[in-house]
Amino acid sequence: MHATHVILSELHTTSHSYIPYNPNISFKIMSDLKNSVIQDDIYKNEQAQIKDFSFNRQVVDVFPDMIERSVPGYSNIVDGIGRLAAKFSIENTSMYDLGCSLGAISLSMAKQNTVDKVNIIGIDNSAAMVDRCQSNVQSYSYATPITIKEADIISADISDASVIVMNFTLQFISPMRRSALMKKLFDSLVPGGILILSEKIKLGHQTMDSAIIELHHDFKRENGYSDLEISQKRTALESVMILDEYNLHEERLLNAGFDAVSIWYQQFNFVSFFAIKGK
Ligand code: GEK
Repeated sequence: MHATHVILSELHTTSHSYIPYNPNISFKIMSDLKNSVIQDDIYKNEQAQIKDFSFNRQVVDVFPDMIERSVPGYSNIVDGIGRLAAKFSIENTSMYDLGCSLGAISLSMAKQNTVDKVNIIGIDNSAAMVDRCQSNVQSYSYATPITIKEADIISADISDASVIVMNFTLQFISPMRRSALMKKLFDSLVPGGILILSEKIKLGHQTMDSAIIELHHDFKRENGYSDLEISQKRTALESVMILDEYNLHEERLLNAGFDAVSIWYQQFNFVSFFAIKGK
């Protein structure tokens, strides 16, 4: 699958100098625009003490560059989720983007949706993300309305959903809360609805896991990150991003009540899968 190539004229410029982030811009166009996308150099210099990673203003500023250079296939995943979501969108329901960051998934779903009377709700608990996301989303004018809210997914009101997406967000939720959250999301879906999850996973076999981690690090090196940047970021994420094996994700979803679970995308240890609620 190829990323959707969006022509430069599709970019809406705003009164401020920040150019809205469009997840469907291909790498080629991304690199044409590299002067307007701030480069992630957060871990470039050696830090005496590495703080736990958090989605603060500094991260928000570099987020489009950070996620493109860190997540293999990110643009394809965002584009694919919009297309997959469109197959399950139902009139008079909501589509949720949980852990929406700058609204990549919300925008992709709005772009692809063809069903009337559907609204998209993006939720994130980082005030800095929500602030930037709101102005980002307002720069586009898709027919399907998007609302961005600051809230914790754990306590947020989620209901009448035909599609719920957590694109690389569950890995930041405490492992102890993951089963209850999957049950809550299952209960929030209408019959026939889907939950789409993308996660960085760990592999059960040590040698295989090390090999796949190396491939991911090669990907980051090829995208310009140094060994120091890779290792400092890894340390910062150690206690905030907890990975599960794919089998555990599947088991948790089936236990929550979903009928079936299937992977639709994988590159290295980055997997996107979806689960369906029976009719
Ligand atoms: C994308 N989906 O571009 N409640 C709400 N938001 C949360 C919570 C929580 N409990 N925990 C973390 N977040 C996006 C990328 S990033 C993944 C998602 C990454 C939010 C957090 O603030 C951040 O914006 C997002 O989840 C995870 O497709 O950066 O690797």
